[in-house]
Amino acid sequence: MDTADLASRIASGDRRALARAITLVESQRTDHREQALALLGQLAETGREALRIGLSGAPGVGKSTFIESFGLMLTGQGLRVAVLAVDPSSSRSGGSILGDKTRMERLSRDPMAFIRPSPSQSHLGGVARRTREAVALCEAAGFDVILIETVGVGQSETVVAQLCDLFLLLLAPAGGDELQGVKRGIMEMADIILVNKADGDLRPAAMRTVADYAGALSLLRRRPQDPEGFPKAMPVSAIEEQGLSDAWAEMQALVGWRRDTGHFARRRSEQSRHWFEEEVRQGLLSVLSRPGPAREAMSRLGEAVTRGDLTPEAAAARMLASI
Ligand SMILES: Nc1nc2c(ncn2[C@@H]2O[C@H](COP(=O)(O)OP(=O)(O)OP(=O)(O)O)[C@@H](O)[C@H]2O)c(=O)[nH]1
Ligand SMILES: [Mg+2]
Repeated sequence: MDTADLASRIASGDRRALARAITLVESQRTDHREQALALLGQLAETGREALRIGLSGAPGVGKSTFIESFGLMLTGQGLRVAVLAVDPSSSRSGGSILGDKTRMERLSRDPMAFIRPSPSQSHLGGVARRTREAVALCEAAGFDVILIETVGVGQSETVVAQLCDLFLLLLAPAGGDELQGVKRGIMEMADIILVNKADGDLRPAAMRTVADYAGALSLLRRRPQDPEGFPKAMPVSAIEEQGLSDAWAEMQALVGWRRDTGHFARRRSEQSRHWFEEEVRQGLLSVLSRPGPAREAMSRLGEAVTRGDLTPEAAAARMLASI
């Protein structure tokens, strides 16, 4: 494959080239990996930057509906929008973005939008790398906004938070007075909490939920990357397309402030460093699991420990010294 040619087609906005490149970075094959790295290296030179927005929420809160309405609002303003998904649980039924592509019918037909279904992959490290590289590809392709969706399960939020400039948490109106079991750690990552379904009969409950979360957010430790008033909670209705432009205005205000104060660039640098270290960690782990000298040494030393010839500590020290 001619990666230079693919790179120039991506940079000129060719969507099929972009789709092909994402397939390339998803591949596990060693030769594909080399091509992917070459491609990403070539595209890094475009220096393009999109606004990366992470979006998390439990199944059924309306993520897909929100992405469609919000995405269409943005494309209506002349912005190019890419949608990616982090979905570590490939077996998840019903809610995968693959099925959603049909639900996000209007957005997927919009020439200003690009929706990439999430491939099935169970390993979160692999998912993170794939998504990160897909983000880089979309950025090089000239998208203005990249929406990265994840369903609120386990660690996928942490992955998305490390990939985005802005993290949105989507909630549904709560029935009772509990904070819907949203984990503190996830609340602490949120820049804006959007309470969806603030329409019809659900509106009063949605407004109460907004107030509850505004209160909860005000109790969190103030973060250096926030201006006065952030993080904040707001009502939206994805179906009735209400509150979306207000939400967008708040996002822009927050991003503008972070750019002016250097927090935006700093966060990206820190993320790059995080991913460098993570990549090395994953690489070391895969060295141990692949057939080869490291795994042989591991089993040789393991047997010595089993026989009682070496202590676990001494064997581990010898192993680590050999890597
Ligand atoms: N009343 C109301 N219903 C909504 C709104 N947004 C979404 N819904 C409904 O909520 C249900 C779930 O919406 P989805 O957009 O599929 O939710 P999701 O978060 O993508 O769900 P998963 O993909 O399964 O995680 C659907 O029946 C939607 O019609 C809204 O703004 N108001
Ligand atoms: Mg969905």
